[in-house]
Amino acid sequence: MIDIDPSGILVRYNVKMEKEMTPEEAAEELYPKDSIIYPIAKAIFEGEEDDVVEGLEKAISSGKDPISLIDDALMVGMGVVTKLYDEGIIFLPNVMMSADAMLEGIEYVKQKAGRAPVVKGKVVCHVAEGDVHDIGKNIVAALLRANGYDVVDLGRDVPVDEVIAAVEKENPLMLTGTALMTTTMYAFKEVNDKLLEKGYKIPFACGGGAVNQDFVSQYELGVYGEEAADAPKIADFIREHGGNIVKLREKFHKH
Ligand code: B12
Repeated sequence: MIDIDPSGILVRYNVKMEKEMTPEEAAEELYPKDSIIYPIAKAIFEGEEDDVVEGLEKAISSGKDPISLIDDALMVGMGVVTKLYDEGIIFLPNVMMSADAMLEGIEYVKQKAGRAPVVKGKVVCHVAEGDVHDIGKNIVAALLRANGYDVVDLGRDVPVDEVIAAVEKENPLMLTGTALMTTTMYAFKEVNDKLLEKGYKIPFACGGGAVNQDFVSQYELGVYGEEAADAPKIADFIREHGGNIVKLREKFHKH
């Protein structure tokens, strides 16, 4: 008989590490080291709305552009949350608190940035029917507003017919859609078909974790955007070159 002590071999080193690390310690390893960004990212992870706002306030008074803090600080914090959620280290209630803190942060920087003086055109934004994930859409709307667009924000879980009615009423230069669930993204195709039925050939910019370029290319009006920052770029292109979908896809899709 060989004398082996199983307790020494049955534990994989990294599994042991993960088990021993608290969520806070795991998050600590992922935060950026920058002394201005760090407290904001940490406050997002902890879901501490007041600390998020305090961190943003300091960053802005140190000269940071309010809107750039969405990508450079708030999104970084949400990235930590998403990673640890995906790894099973934190759970939905934590994510929910962080999401609320993130939205509070977005509201604050939007307020600080103020409204751009010249309105370039109208854009209708929505989250697909059945889908409550609105963080990405809120960033899209904030960036469009920051870039001078008048945004009609229909919110989340918006019924297809409500989207169509808003397009009829507002006559926007573009419609945006966000979907984070594979069960909700098909609403985009319905929106597309109903718009075409009624003769509206406006660009329908779509994004969100569930969709990709191949999916969005399957319906006639779809233009895919990977990053929220693509939304104002697409709108600017429409203003300059018109809303031809083929041209928009040439410009914004990866080939
Ligand atoms: C936060 C979160 C929540 C929060 C949402 C809070 C809120 N107000 O949004 C809460 C806790 C409420 C939640 C609930 C649920 N969630 Co959830 N959630 C997430 C999580 C962790 C992060 C999503 C997020 O906010 N990402 C950050 C934002 C910024 O990303 P984004 O929206 O994609 O936007 C970026 C780009 O896509 C782009 N973009 C977005 N839109 C557009 C539009 C245009 C035009 C352009 C150009 C760009 C663009 O811009 C942004 C960045 O630049 C994801 C996990 C993950 N890995 O994604 C799961 C996830 C999306 N959730 C999931 C699920 C299943 C649920 C629940 C059903 C859970 C449950 N059992 O109850 C419910 C949903 C109920 C419903 N009917 O919708 C699944 C979806 C699975 C699937 N494939 O369908 C995911 C993927 C988790 C998983 N791995 O299982 N969730």
